[in-house]
Amino acid sequence: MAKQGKTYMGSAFFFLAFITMIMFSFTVEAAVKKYQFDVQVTNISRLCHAKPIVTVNGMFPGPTIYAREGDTVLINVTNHAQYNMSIHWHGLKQFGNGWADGPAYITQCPIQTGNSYTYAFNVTGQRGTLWWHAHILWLRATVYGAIVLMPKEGTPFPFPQPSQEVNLVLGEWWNTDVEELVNQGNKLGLPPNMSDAHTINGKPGPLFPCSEKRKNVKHFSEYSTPIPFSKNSNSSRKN
Ligand SMILES: *[C@@H]1O[C@H](CO)[C@@H](O)[C@H](O)[C@H]1NC(C)=O
Ligand SMILES: *[C@@H]1O[C@H](CO)[C@@H](O)[C@H](O)[C@H]1NC(C)=O
Ligand SMILES: *[C@@H]1O[C@H](CO)[C@@H](O)[C@H](O)[C@H]1NC(C)=O
Ligand SMILES: *[C@@H]1O[C@H](CO)[C@@H](O)[C@H](O)[C@H]1NC(C)=O
Ligand SMILES: *[C@@H]1O[C@H](CO)[C@@H](O)[C@H](O)[C@H]1NC(C)=O
Ligand SMILES: *[C@@H]1O[C@H](CO)[C@@H](O)[C@H](O)[C@H]1NC(C)=O
Ligand SMILES: [Cu+2]
Repeated sequence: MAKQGKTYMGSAFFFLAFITMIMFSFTVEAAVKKYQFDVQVTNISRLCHAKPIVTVNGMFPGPTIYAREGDTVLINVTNHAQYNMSIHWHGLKQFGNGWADGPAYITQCPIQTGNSYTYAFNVTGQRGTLWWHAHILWLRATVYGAIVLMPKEGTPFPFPQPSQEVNLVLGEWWNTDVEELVNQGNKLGLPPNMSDAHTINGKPGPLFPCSEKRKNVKHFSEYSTPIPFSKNSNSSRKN
């Protein structure tokens, strides 16, 4: 009986250790984060002007990429739009991995209409919030989004933990087609027309016509937290 009990205990311990090892490997080992980016034309309306724009997955701004240090990120970009295009992961360090950097005609040929290209990179030695954007023509006016690089799991904030984190992606909106604008500017030898509004997360704000009505607006100071932006700070974020 006693012997049996011991054996039972022993195997239970072994089993627990095994489970712990599995969990440990899940939390500590690098993950592979996969994203599908369908570059497609979508009708979007701002300032009472609807127009077809190039988006990723029909979103404006596009989807946010989340990864932790040590993770491998695979982003399969499928181009359904009429433009040949590429996407650049702005500020991301591509150690010995230039072909995943994205500038068209510099590190790669553009992804042709109807084709796919998988960007593969490891997140190494950096953390913070960056952004990605189309890197050809003026497509970056609408093809962009955030990249959030977090430290390995269990790493505390180097400042008091904020109650909430919100991505703020700044951009501009033109009522007319951005490629037409830049072509017209180039023909005339003039800078392209100024944008019709600045945007935060793709929205011009309640003071512009046809904007969403304000709802549940919380006072900003509730969320603001002193973020050390000094160069040497390991928490510094750049865009
Ligand atoms: C966008 O809207 C225009 C005009 O209403 C329409 O002709 C076109 O099919 C729409 N395109 C998409 C992708 O929904
Ligand atoms: C990328 O997406 C395209 C279109 O969905 C698919 O055909 C292709 O197999 C995908 N490539 C990879 C490497 O997942
Ligand atoms: C896309 O690239 C192909 C191959 O170089 C070219 O034939 C085509 O004209 C390009 N499309 C556009 C819209 O520039
Ligand atoms: C990412 O890191 C892994 C493990 O070190 C390596 O096998 C892989 O080739 C790296 N991938 C890229 C795209 O650098
Ligand atoms: C940031 O750096 C400080 C001083 O070097 C260190 O004590 C702290 O643990 C670091 N925090 C993180 C999150 O790496
Ligand atoms: C740029 O602005 C000028 C002056 O307002 C206007 O005539 C022109 O149509 C605009 N260009 C485009 C492409 O909207
Ligand atoms: Cu950039």
